[in-house]
Amino acid sequence: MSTLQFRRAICKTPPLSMASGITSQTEIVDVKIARQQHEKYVSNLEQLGVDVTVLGPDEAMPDSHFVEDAAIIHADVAILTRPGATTRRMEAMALRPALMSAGLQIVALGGGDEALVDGGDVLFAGNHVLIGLSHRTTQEGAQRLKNILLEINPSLNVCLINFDGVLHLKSGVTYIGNDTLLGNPAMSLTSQLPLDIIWLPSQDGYAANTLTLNGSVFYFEECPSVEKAIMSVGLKPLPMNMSEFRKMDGSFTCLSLLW
Ligand code: CIR
Repeated sequence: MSTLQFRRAICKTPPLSMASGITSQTEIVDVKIARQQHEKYVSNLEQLGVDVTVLGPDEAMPDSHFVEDAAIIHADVAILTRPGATTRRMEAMALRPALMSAGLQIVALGGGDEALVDGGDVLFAGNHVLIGLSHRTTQEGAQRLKNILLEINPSLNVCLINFDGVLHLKSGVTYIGNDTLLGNPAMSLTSQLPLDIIWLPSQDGYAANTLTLNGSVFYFEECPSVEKAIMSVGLKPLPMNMSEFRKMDGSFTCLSLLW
C-alpha cells in the first residue's frame, strides 16, 4: 500500500484524567467534548474504509490516547518507542497486546535510557522517512529507529532532521502527497528537507498538522489556507473541530496508529 492508503487503525479513548497530561497551553480541557471529538475522528476514519480498533481509556496514563507517540508501524511491523517524556514511558508497553492481536510483528526500539523516540517526530512521505531530533527524540533513539526501518525496508530514504520551535516534527510539517509538505512557520529548520513545503500563514501555523488518508485530509476547520493547499494536490478536505486536543498540544496525527 502507498504511504497514504490505510486499512486499519488503533485509537484509544481519552481518559477522564486527560487534563493532567503534559501541555504548554493554559485553557482547561472539557473531557466530555474531547470524547465527542474523538468519536467523530474515529467515525471519519471508518467512513474512509478504515477498520478501527478503539482501545479503552487508561486513567493512569493521561496522554495515552496520543497513540502515535508510542509506536511506529511500517510494513506490518510495529516498533515500540521509548517516549521522551518520563510520564509517558509506559505507553508503549501498554499498546503491545493490541498491536500483537492486530497481527503485527513487534520490535522494541532497544538501547538504553538515552535512546528516546516519540512517534510524533517520525514522518513518512513517499519513500522518505524524516525523523525529527526534538526535545523528545534523541540522536541515539533516531539512529536506532533508522537502523530498524532500514532493516525492514532497505529502499527507504531515512533522514535525521534538526528543527526547533514546535513540539514534534509533525507539529511543524505533515505530508499531503505529491512530494508536498504543509509547513508551520513557527518551526525553524536547520536541515534541508527532500520535499516541497507549502508554508501556511502564521495564524494558521498550528493547522499544519493534518492527516492524509485514502484520498481525504483531516484538518482544523476554519483554516481556508489549509483547505486551499489540500485542494491544490487534488485531495478532499475534511474539516474537524479538535479544540480539546489542541489544549493538550495534540492534533490529528497523534490520535491514531495507521497501517
Ligand atoms: C504531550 O505533550 O506529550 C501530549 N500532551 C501531546 C502529544 C501529542 N503528540 C503528537 O502530536 N504526536
